[in-house]
Amino acid sequence: LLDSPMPAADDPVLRRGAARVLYANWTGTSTVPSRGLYPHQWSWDSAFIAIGLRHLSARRAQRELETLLGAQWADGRVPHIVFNPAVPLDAYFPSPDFWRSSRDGAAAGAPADRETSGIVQPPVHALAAWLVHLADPEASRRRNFLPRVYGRLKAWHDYLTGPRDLGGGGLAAILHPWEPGMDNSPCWDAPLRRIEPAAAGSYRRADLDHGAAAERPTDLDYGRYVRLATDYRDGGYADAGTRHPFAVEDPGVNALLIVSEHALARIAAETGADPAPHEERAGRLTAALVERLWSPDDGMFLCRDLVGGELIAERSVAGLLPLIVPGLPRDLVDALVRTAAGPGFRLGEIPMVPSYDLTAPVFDASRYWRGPAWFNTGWLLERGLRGHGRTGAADRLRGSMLTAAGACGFAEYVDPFTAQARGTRDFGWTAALSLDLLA
Ligand code: 9WN
Repeated sequence: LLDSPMPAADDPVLRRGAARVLYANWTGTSTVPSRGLYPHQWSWDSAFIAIGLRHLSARRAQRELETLLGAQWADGRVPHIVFNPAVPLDAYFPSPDFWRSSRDGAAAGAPADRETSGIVQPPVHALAAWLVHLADPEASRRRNFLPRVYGRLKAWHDYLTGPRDLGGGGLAAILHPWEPGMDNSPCWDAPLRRIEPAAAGSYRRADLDHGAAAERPTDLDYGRYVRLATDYRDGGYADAGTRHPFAVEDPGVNALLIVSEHALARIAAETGADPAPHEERAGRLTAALVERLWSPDDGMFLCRDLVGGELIAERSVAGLLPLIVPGLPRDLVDALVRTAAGPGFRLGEIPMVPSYDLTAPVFDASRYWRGPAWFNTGWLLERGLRGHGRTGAADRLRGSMLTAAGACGFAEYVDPFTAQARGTRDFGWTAALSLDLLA
């Protein structure tokens, strides 16, 4: 699953188009997801971008990850945004003067010399670092790339499995809907209902300067995002000893943690450290994922609400992502593939895998994480299918993703039925992961 080769494909036009997006979005030290809508460095975007960038420049891909990890907090968290001080404050909301990390995050170890957000995103980074290394092991060894990132990646996973194990069951919890990277997934609807939204006039949504309102989260969603982030900030970004009104265990985040923990074992071995503790932790996380989030009735993984304690009965693509976990029990792999091909997601039948159950009443083919198909989740599923020997299904998904990516101008997301572009264009990870699928 970690090193499986991709079959060769050649499409020079698509390759050039994807490379053009990555060059255009490069700032000199990292890559923005989009010049207009997202003009800073985002955490999981950078990991996916590095995975594509490694095919253009191994050096640049290393730099992408090093820049992000350079903004790590002393408690181990890797912030979800690293702000570019040259970008005007009103270009993106919430801006650095909202998060105030260097001041309000000081107790949690936020860096004093740069501004970041105070929340996190899914841990794709160790996987990305390993794949970047594999692209050019000589260049990697020459720059001591893995020895330089290993300690930071380990501290990042220690944070997620330590202070962020808020449920005490061995999984990492998210404290904000921005953390799993799927902002307005219907999975958060019920837990968010408990949150009193911030007053509408207390902030300005810069996203609506660039994105169509019908393709973005609602104002009510934003009010709740702002309330949660404000309260977390005002508590000094403390995880322990605080009541968290929104706390969820998400199968996508934890699946990525597991695959990254396996990658960390390989990184450890390459740098002369002991891989065994990482393999052991990956094993413990896998057992906890199955025990706490598997739903036999749904044939997929669900989120667990740590406030109410119950599984959340919403079927999002995050619940299929554990397909990328090496060593997932065979019967669960079979069930996940069946569910992916079933009426909820129609893998192999429609061009792209939707972000949310097609048969659910609140499915919306255009609105962000409530139905549209995204290329990062598609890439993960493709890799999972291939790693578990489902070569035919993986080849078909890869083909339809590449066709869609070229036709939609490397859109942020697409309508899963028609592959028509939604969201912003020239989007970083769409281009990067297309390049990776072409490699
Ligand atoms: C909030 C950058 C990010 C992605 C997320 C996606 C979106 C931000 C936003 O954009 O979230 O972090 O402003 O909506 O949901 O997955 O990392 O591309």
